[in-house]
Amino acid sequence: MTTLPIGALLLGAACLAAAACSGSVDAAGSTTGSPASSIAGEPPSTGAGSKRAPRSAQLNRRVKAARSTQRMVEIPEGGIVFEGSFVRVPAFLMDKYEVTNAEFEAFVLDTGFITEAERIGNSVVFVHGNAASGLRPFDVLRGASWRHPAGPESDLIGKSDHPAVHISWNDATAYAAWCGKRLATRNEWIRAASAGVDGALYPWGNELQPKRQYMMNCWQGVFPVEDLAQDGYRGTSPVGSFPPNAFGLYDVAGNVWEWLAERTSLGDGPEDQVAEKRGGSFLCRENAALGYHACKGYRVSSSEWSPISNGNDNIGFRCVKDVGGGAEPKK
Ligand SMILES: [Ca+2]
Repeated sequence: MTTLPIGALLLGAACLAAAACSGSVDAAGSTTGSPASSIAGEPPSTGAGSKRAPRSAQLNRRVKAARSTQRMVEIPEGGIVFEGSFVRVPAFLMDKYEVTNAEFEAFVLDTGFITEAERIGNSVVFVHGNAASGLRPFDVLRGASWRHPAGPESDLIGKSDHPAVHISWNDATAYAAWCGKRLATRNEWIRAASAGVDGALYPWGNELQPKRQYMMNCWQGVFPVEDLAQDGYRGTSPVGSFPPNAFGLYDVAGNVWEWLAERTSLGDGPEDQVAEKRGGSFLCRENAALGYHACKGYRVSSSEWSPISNGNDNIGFRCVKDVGGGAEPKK
């Protein structure tokens, strides 16, 4: 029986509180089909089902790169101890980095895929400074999506190598199928994030800041009042900005939560279909106030669950692939 930690559905609950979250296609204000500021100057997607421009040689290269294993590392076969039991984990390939905006854009340009946040017309954003002003730090912003991560006025300029966010579990699964990969299982994640060291608190060992070095992108200061950004970043950071673990994996702690394959049903409603995330995000912290808890999601042992249809501005993903093959990319 899977145990869901208290507060695990916090961000999903924020979306539940907004009437618009239950909606279908927002014909009036959705960002669907909006003139996307293509990161690499590609013609923007015109949406699923519509006629798309022929793929350029540049896009072909980007699609090929996203589907390749060139940015993956092999995690050797080994064992983990989970809830007191030894579990053998066969070798597998794992993305070194979280899937970036540039990679996700290649998927969208190739397929015309529209994310759930775009179809619904809004998503949850953490608004820095709101809590200090007495406002809700988490807000459901109309027009927020992977294209507009901080809300409708924001864009991806300068963020091509940041992790794609506002990605639901369903979106992540679709991307993985497109490139012949899949989401990691919980056991694979623990094996990979701990770099094979049983019981390691963090991907690099047991000390949060060895030699006072920041090892990940998380929150410094009292959450949610003020992020001091002493690690250099307020919000997401370019993937690979912090040291890798011993397996060569970057950002398996901090930056954005990452979806795993594990999912379960808590009831009959759409918001009752939930999936597991691990790794923590730029919002995870040691200290909190105003009724918020200390997140510590960057610990190898930490996990949270969210509705599979929800993205947020601190949720992304990476992919894994079986050694020697796995699924063929979806045409
Ligand atoms: Ca930070």
